[in-house]
Amino acid sequence: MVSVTSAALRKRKTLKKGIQFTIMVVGQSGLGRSTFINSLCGQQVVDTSSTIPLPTDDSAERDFNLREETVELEDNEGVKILLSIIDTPGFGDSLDNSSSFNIITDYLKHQYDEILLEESRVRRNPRFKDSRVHAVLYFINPTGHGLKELDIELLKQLSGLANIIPVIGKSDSLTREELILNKKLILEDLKHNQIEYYNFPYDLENDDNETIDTNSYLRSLVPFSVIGSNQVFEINGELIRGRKYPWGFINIEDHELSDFVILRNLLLISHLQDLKDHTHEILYERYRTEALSGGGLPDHLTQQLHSVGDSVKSPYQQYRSPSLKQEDDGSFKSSSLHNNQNDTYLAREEQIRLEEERLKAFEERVQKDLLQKKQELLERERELREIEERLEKEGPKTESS
Ligand SMILES: Nc1nc2c(ncn2[C@@H]2O[C@H](COP(=O)(O)OP(=O)(O)O)[C@@H](O)[C@H]2O)c(=O)[nH]1
Ligand SMILES: [Mg+2]
Repeated sequence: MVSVTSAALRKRKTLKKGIQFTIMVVGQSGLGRSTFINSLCGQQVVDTSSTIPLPTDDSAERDFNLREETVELEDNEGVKILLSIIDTPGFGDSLDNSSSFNIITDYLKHQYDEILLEESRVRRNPRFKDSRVHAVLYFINPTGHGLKELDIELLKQLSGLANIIPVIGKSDSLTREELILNKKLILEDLKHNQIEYYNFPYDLENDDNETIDTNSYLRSLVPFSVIGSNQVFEINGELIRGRKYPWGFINIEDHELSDFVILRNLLLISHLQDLKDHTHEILYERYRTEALSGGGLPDHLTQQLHSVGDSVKSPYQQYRSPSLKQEDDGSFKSSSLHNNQNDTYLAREEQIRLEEERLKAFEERVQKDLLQKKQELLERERELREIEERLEKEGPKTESS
């Protein structure tokens, strides 16, 4: 009875605080990623190339960084969603895209490392913020030719690191037949390159019929096609987000024309929890096992350890929650982690060992202090007894003289 009540209370508290959900949007420049973010949130959250005055040095610069925006959304039942959206640098404009790729993969890994570190800490930080990305929307060119080499290269790096949801951007540029063919080619490319993406998992034996039906339907839609817009039009007294062309008008929420509404619903309503669970139970768990299995973490962690508290500024440092950053800075600086970067597992063990040692030393010091105080006390008592004895002996003498 009590547990039911407290569970209900906890749930209410969560609902009041809001459900935290994080989406990252990845893809080549100009595919409509930023426009999609605004369409998804129903408001202007990020600048797009149609809303920022181009070209300025500033806007060109901006596209090289990750940008995180948090929006508070509320569903029909009043449940709040704190949606964090990460707009990533567009790539494909230059010959070497490795730096853009690294920024993206490092960010994802860094969020897992933060959890690993937090889990290994002797004292937990009550204000720790879980910033793991629950879904990566991967935008694909509506070319009708499947994936490009560039996409395959990055998707391979992202594979297994997050719930990848492949999305064909600007799908208004494809006819129905072209879209069907493009979806087919993309699926083949994903399979051929063994790229792991979120495939709406279900279990024929254990899941209910509704889940099986929904998930197999959603699976049949992958990759989703979307149309985005930054503009809202008033049509017959109704506000509609859409695109106006010389030849006509498209309501981006028209499910006959794109999968936008289905994608929005699955992200923000039906599969929000599944995506979070899959991130924690499957993807993070695998990352954690690999990290702790002694093989030593790859270079990215070495870089991260360098960047913490160092003058080298890492691109994702600005996204750390301030409370965590402070604690990290302190603990890293006081430990020998910097000398031990090649094997992070050992580094973490070392951190725990150091904390334990510090605690032990503290206990020993307290014990020693206590013993000393006790001895001092005994000494004082002895002195006092001596004085008393002396007084007793001397007392009558003084009286008589
Ligand atoms: N035709 C079409 N154009 C779009 C769509 N979404 C965005 N755009 C336009 O494509 C250009 C690039 O969009 P933007 O969102 O800045 O792309 P990003 O570089 O991927 O962030 C802008 O002019 C948008 O207005 C879409 O679904 N269809
Ligand atoms: Mg953009």
